[in-house]
Amino acid sequence: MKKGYFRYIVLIVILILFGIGMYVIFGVDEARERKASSTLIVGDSAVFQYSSRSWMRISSQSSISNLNWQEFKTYVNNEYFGDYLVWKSDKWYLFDQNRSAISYQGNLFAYQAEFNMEFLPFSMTSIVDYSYPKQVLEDHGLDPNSSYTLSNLATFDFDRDGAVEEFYLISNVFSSDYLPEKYFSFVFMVDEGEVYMMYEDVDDNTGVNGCKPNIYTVGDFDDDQEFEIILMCSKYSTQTPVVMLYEWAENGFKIVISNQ
Ligand SMILES: [Ca+2]
Ligand SMILES: [Ca+2]
Repeated sequence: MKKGYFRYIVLIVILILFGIGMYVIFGVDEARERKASSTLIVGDSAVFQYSSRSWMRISSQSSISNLNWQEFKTYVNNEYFGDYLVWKSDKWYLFDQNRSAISYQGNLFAYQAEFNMEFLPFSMTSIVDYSYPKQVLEDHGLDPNSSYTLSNLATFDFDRDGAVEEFYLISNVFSSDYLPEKYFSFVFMVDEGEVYMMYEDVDDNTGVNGCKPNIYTVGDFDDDQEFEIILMCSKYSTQTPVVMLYEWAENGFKIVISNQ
């Protein structure tokens, strides 16, 4: 009788250990991804929210007002700036705990999340070797010797394989001293000699259409251990810039959410 009871206990313990083991092996990643939720403020142009594995754009006045006086982790020009309360009117204003205004200069990025967001620092330089830009222009039937109003190169290890990828940003929009027939804006990644297009826009040029792209922030915004890229495309004059959040899917870039 006593021996049978002991066996019964051992069996239950084994079953419990097996259950814990299975959860550790298969369940943790999934539970963690399901749990991840975040709110991103991308300058004055977009607010994105991530929860239950999907992205949403927050655009109504009332939803944005709900964020007023909430604490966010803030970054200016991709440098950590502080944990501050946010408040939106014509732009986002920052305040400390005593509600004293904190002024900032530059590109604001702010987030709220139950996890610590990982960011990928990068620097932007001028393009020196134009082989890839020329190839892309030619592939699109454009003059490979076009003039540029934007010709920047950012390098960072986007796929975490230990080697940096090159991100080219080229455009001829808003030129002041000449008027090309066609305007173009391209953002593409070069990885091991292969070109992967992220953003492309070619159209007839009126001088005030099109937009000038810029890599705004690179980070893991949904806590899935893979980086995403936020691209901001500035329009002529005071129009709201286009904001797009890209992720890598299979064999190319995909927009997961934008402010349009
Ligand atoms: Ca890499
Ligand atoms: Ca991610």
